[in-house]
Amino acid sequence: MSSSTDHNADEPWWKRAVVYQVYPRSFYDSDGDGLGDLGGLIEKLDYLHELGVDVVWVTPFYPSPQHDNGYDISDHCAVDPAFGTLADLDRLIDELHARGMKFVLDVVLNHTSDEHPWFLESRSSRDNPKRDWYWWRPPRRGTKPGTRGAEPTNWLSFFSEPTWTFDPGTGEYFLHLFSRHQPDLNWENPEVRRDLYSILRWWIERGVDGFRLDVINMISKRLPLQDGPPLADTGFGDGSESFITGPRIHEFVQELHREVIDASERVLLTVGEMPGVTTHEAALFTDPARDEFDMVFQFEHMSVDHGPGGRFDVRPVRLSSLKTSLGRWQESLAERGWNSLYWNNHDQPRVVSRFGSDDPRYRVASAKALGTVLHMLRGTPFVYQGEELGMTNYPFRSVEGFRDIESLNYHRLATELGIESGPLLAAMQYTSRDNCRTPMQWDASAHGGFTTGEPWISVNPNYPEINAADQVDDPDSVFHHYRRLIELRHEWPVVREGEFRLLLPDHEQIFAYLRLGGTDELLVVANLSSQEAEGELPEPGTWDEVLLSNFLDPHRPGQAFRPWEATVFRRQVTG
Ligand code: ISL
Repeated sequence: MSSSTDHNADEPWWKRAVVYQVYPRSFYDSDGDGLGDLGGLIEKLDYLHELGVDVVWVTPFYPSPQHDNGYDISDHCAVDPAFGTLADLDRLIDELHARGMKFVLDVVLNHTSDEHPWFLESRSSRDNPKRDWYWWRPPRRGTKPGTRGAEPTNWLSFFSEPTWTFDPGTGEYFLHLFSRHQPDLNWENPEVRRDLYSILRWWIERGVDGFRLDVINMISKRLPLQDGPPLADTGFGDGSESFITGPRIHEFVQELHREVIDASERVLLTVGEMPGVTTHEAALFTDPARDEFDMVFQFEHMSVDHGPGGRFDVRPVRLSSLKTSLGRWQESLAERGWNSLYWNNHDQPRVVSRFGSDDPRYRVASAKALGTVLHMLRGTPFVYQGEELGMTNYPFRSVEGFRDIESLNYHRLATELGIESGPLLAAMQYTSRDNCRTPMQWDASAHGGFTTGEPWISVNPNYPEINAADQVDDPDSVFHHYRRLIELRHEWPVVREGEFRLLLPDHEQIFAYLRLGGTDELLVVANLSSQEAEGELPEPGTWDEVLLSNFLDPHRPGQAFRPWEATVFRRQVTG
């Protein structure tokens, strides 16, 4: 007889966990200034507890000029007054722990704000002791400093600018892979690493249970820094060869592990955010024997609707590409390593509008279907605020509605390059990071109950139909479907550990797979389309038990599946 409560005592807690991501400025505003805050998050912890998540990851709330909503940090060991105080943070951690939940801190170690005291010193003179804490380079030989083309390399930043900004005071350029307000730290310098590690240890002492490490695969640069291959029609080059998974990356990460994680007596969760990481590298980063990270955020499945021009070069999604990608990651990290699982975060458009359907006829079913196929995979699932309500993209109508530096800078560059405004706005509307940054929809009152003031970014006008208050009261809601998915992970070892086998890889409507392990086997089937779908599934007569479905009368293998129908079947195997 299988026991659903069996579990391996050596299993680290994060292998059983579901993480919930909070973007505090858009979560809940407790003081009416239009910006969410830590006090607001504390008020909503019972809601998260009811959902059943184990961990809360909070994106940066440190003092910051907010050019990139807090990913430009000017003090690593404090709280921005706009979000609260360190005492609020201590209270947040205590309140989480009191509910048996954990707290994951978002740390940005690749760059700081240009207003960070380290950078102010570094730029103050060429012989300042902190000069070498950042990347300074002279203008390109034979050019006029400060003009286009004089940058030390031709790289285009993630935010559609050159990656170099000229400092007239000292006559050199500094490097920034993101905005000019986010200079990159020089990890070659051991003093930089030493100070960053001591910051992390300081936070562990304060009670944090883990770290999400921002763009951590970019900290090691390939030297000498040099031009990358030209990017079509832009006048810039692609520098990624010089900074994605650079030559010292594993050495740095292992050192961080030794100096910070091993130095603590607690079991912590570490997840490294790694745009551009390959399955091969991810297996190295997450191999427990190597003492690096527990898991990484990879982006391959987030690029299935991107053309060669990147996220604003929008293409139709083919379900087969999405499945092939996710399936490959499942298989590549099966023997060693561990996957993170996510559809959404603060940098991605809403998944219902992207891979589901925001047509009111299908929105609820498609949100549940997407949740089902993700949460039944092997790995640690992450839920981004509002995903558990099936929140949708925002109906942006003009460029004035956007707040995000990535979207606004892209708009400026694309306009300069002569891209027509119609298609440009359509792409931004579909893909902008602002889609998931609109406020959490708590109830049907003004501004979705997010604030009594004027929200920093507009609330999606669909809040009267999509909000937490209604869904918590409705057992058939997306919220309760997510709650049950989380319960299934806690309850069934096969969900956590079972082997994964993709079925029907070429089918353009059905996402189906098996999870095999011990005496329990699962068949997960979802029709991810708005039309009926049929597909041949293994041993159709044997899947007698339904663990969860988004239909009251789930169709069985062998029958046609209705639009967005998703079911988790179980069977017991003997012997
Ligand atoms: O979506 C992306 C890749 O498909 C990018 O937005 C990528 O996630 C991002 O460039 C890296 O993200 C992180 O670092 C940035 C910050 O703006 C993001 O919010 C953060 O998640 C710089 O700190």
